[in-house]
Amino acid sequence: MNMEKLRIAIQKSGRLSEKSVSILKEAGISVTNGARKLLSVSGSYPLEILYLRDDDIPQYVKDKVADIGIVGENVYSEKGSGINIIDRLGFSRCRLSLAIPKQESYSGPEYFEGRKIATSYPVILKQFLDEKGISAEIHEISGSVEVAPGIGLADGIFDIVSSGSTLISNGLKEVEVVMHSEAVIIGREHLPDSKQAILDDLLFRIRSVLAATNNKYILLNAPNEQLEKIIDLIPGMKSPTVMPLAESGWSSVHSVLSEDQFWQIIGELRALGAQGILVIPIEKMIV
Ligand code: PRT
Ligand code: ZN
Repeated sequence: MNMEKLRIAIQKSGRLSEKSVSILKEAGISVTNGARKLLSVSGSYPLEILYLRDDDIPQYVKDKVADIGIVGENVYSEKGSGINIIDRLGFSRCRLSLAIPKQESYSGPEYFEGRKIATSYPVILKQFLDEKGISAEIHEISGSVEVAPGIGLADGIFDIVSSGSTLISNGLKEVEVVMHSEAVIIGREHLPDSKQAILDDLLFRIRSVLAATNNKYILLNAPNEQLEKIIDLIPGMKSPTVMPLAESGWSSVHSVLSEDQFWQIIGELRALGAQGILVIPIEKMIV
């Protein structure tokens, strides 16, 4: 029997930890919570889970201590040279932006020429400045970047923004969005065949979990004369199931609808005379 295991590194505690653990659990892989451990072994799947600070994960993957990892794309872009994004996970979305004191007037990236910018992401920032032909002083700090202008440490900052409220409460305004980020699975090329097979199966499971979260099962009653238009709106995975209702002139339509289009399509369905619309969460969706 092949006892080879795949090793995944996930964040020990922070914004990515809970979702990383829950995506594995939903993929049918039992995982203990990383609070007190460095390494745990799944009882139900050939997977070892290494719990680390997110910033350390790319290096562990490069050093082959972990085969794959889950990090924010921002951390991958900063520290992941030589390794790849294997898949995007769609959670922990944020952006990396430049911000300056709100009273300053901003004309464009040339604002930063000769100025000092505080950041925890010097690699990504330098690449942006080089592309724009701007030379600025990059001051690397590891936390509380947003206070730097207020204490005279820098003229502007380059940091993660989500709602923007941290910037506002520090008297700053966002002036350039340099990159968008979401959680990603990272890994090396060329895993041994036995590990690659586990990874392929793991990715298949994770994609099924993500597809299920992003889609809803929908059932509705449609007047037959509008059936064609209604079917066009909800094409489903292959095509919708249509069954006659006991009452003549009406059909029951079952299909799958993606979360992003959901409210708009529901409105259009109602306008076409659809009734008794039921929307049901999908547990897994095999894509
Ligand atoms: O301890 P460890 O090093 O593992 O964790 P960490 O403190 O470095 O990272 P953590 O847990 O804060 O974030 C992990 C990842 O979550 C980041 O690398 C991003 O990919 C992602 N993410 C998503 C965020 C945010 N949203 C976010 N809002 N990371 C940080 N923030 C910070 C942001 O810097 C700001 O200071 O949250 C603050 C609030 O943001 P606003 O704009 O909503 O006010
Ligand atoms: Zn970190």
